[in-house]
Amino acid sequence: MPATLKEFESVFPQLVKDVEAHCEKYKLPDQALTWFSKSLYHNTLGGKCNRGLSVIDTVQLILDRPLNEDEFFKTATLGWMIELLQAFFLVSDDIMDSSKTRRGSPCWYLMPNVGMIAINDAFLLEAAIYILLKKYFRQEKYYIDVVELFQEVTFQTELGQTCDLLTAPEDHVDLDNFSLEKYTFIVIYKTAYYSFYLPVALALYFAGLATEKNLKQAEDILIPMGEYFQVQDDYLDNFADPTVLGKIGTDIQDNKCSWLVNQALKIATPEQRQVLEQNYGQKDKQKEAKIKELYNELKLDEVFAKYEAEVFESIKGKIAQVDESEGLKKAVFEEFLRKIYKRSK
Ligand code: DMA
Ligand code: MG
Ligand code: MG
Ligand code: MG
Repeated sequence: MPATLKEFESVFPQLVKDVEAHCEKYKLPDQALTWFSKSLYHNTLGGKCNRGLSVIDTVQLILDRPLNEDEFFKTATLGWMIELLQAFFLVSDDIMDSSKTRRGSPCWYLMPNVGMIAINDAFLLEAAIYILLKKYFRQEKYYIDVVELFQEVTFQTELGQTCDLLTAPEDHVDLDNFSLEKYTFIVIYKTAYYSFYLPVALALYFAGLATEKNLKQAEDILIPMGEYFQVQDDYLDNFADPTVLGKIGTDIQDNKCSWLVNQALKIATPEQRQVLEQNYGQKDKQKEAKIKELYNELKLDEVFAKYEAEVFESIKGKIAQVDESEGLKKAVFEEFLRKIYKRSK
């Protein structure tokens, strides 16, 4: 039985208490303590928690049995650490992308009295990961491996964000600067490692099955899956209903090297390319609307549907080849793919 969001969420208050207790050791003034707790709740809760839940589900699948209470708590704690990492990235990403809403609420930096304090709040969300890791996993033989894994995956994500931001300058639009090669690098690094590889790698360490072979097999499947997931994110940025998605798309106005603009550039006529040149990447609602019209004219929703069908088959093919001899299971990847295939949020 996969863990429910409710079961997963029931662990979170204890983790906030642990982080608070750590702050109390420094006699952190009450105002700051309350502020930090509020940020932990606001920024970490309210999402789908696919990343966090999948640590629990993956451990259950590879151990092939239900978890006892302690194992559930520990795997949920590992899951919450990914959710904290995600919170850290999202709080900063929303500032950098000038986004307005996240999970159906205003972005944290736009909440009353927050503003640029959000930058420091993002750092604190990241710091909470290592406080919890030390508290609950210091005695494990894989402790240092997991510390290094979090640090490396954080670094990879930041490299992805660097390229994402550098290919999207605010002041000048140069469509020649976009390419599918750059796109692939951006999405693998900014999304795939932390969203897909990290949960399974953590589960493998926890289950004592983090062999070189298993980690490599996981990476070979989960990185393409994460790439597909970010293509969906880019597609939904333009084509989804913001009330369902919980966020308002910003990629066109932000001049992003999105999957959609790369597809548009591949098939646009010279006239259509002119429309892109003149309207993409500007903080102007009317120009944004022109691009949205062009995306419809180019039937990018159909281009996406075709891509989605193909990538689904290709990933299924990779899963079929997984070697289970060292304890990894095909079902782990089937479950991931099932969760994201044709998602609408
Ligand atoms: C997401 O990129 C990557 C990270 C590391 C948050 P994005 O800006 O497309 O995400 P979103 O659409 O959620 O703002
Ligand atoms: Mg963003
Ligand atoms: Mg971004
Ligand atoms: Mg996006």
